[in-house]
Amino acid sequence: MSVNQLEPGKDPGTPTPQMLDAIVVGAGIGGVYQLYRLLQDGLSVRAFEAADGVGGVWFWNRYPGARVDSHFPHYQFWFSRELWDESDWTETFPAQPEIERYVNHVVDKFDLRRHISFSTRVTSAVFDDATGTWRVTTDAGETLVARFVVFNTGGLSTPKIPPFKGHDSFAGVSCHTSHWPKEGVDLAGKRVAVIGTAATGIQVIQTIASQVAHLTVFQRTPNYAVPMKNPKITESDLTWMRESFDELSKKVRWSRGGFVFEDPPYFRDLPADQRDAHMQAIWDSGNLSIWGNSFADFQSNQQANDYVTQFVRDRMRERIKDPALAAKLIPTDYSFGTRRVPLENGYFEAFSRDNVSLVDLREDPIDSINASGIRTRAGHHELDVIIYATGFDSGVGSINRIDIRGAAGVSLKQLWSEELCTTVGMQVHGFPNLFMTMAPFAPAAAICNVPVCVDQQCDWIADAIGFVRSKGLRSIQPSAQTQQAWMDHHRAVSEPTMIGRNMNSWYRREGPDGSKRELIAYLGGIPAYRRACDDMIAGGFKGFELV
Ligand code: NA7
Repeated sequence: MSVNQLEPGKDPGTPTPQMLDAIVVGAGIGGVYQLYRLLQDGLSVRAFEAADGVGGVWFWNRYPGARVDSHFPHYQFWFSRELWDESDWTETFPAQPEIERYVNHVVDKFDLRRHISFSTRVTSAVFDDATGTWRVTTDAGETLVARFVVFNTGGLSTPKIPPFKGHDSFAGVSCHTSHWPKEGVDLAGKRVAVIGTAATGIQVIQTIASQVAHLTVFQRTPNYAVPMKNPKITESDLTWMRESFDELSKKVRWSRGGFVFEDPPYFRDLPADQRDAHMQAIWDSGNLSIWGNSFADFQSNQQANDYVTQFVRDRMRERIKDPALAAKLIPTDYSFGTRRVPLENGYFEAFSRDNVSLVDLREDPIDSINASGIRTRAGHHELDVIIYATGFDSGVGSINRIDIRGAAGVSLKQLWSEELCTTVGMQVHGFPNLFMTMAPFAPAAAICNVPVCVDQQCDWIADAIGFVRSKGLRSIQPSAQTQQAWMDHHRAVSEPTMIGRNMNSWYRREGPDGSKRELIAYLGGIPAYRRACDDMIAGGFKGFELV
């Protein structure tokens, strides 16, 4: 099918844009399911993907050691029993190639590939008030018209490289982790720098420390990293997974973070002499339960939070023998769980190697980058490779790269630069029939095991589109009041949490001046969020402008 189909009798030089029901932007975890669901609903749909393959972050993040932090069997699609039954996993925390293969399998199993235009970036989407349609253009020079547009562009897809003085002058190889070349980077025997010590940096550092001649780690903020236990998945694990689908899929939908865990006790209810054993059991599980499931009131009770923080600091100190190193690697100025908790596997041990050194940027900041390396205030580091594990323009970065103009030509980027706002993280007032997943002010923006939360968002979007179509309406968008009510609710439940109090994390959008602003993570929990979304559907989208 050609993109620009010609109307009979028209001048071939002026093609009529193809008219579709919906356009899906992105073919990662969200985009793949969104495409599947809309096709199932009988819509004509095209998906566009900037990469030459599917997977989204699992396509791009090929850096050494890249693996998911969500433990088996949670990080997979939940929409198809058949898919679940035939899925094979080899590790408790699958690595990037395994997840990329899985997404490819899903795309082929459901025959989605032919609906995706690869290596094509959507550059603009402009709403036509007169026809109630979106005119979408791509960097391949195509123009399409669709009634609905869904941006499944991911919340952590636009890399952030700090504007260090002299950045471009480096003569060696430099690379952001999220744009790691498919053919890899030869690190053997090289002098390598890693800037950034959060979830990504930790995975890179622990993986390459033994491969390089010298590794210099540039750390700005230390993180509370928790050991990952990553046993191989056995046949009996897979049998259990398949037999548990019905129960797990029910529970996970209403879980706190997209994981099925036992309900944790409230801190005050657990006798003091049982707390250490409780914590140790959670610690030993080797996954993120210590963050999401240590105590029910962990995010709201300072005492509970202090207790867990101390427990984690003590465990870290047991691992880091050198007190001077421990002082640099163990956070002291913020509480555990108030930023994304990375999992690690040999991270602290990497620093006891002779070929690894740590530069604490709080004491010795980067001054500039030059042809031969990185100059800090205290000296110069000669380098062959610089790896930027410096994170992403979180929440809005990938949507803001597209010139989106809603009703009356209003620019979404401009609107968001004045006030970041969404309704349940999926629509924005003034942008009829435009939807998004993993955008700010939903659990999927930050605090959720992605496939679980994104599945729910894709379903809500498909249901909203189905509602418009079944009622013979032209468009749907939240009213200004509905949006304000959601933003008020978000702030009321999210800001008072422990995470809300920490200003230093990607859960807060960074302004152009580097200052931290709106908290993009919705912290009211998945159940409250899901109920709010379900109520909108059940109530016939009361509070939405239905035209
Ligand atoms: P993150 O979590 O945003 O971490 C970025 C890291 O880069 C972090 O250590 C930052 O230090 C560091 N950074 C950022 N800018 C600078 C500058 N200018 N100088 C020095 N260091 C800097 O990104 P990740 O890729 O690790 O993880 C993102 C998510 O992907 C993760 O949470 C999972 O959900 C998957 P800082 O802490 O800002 O001081």
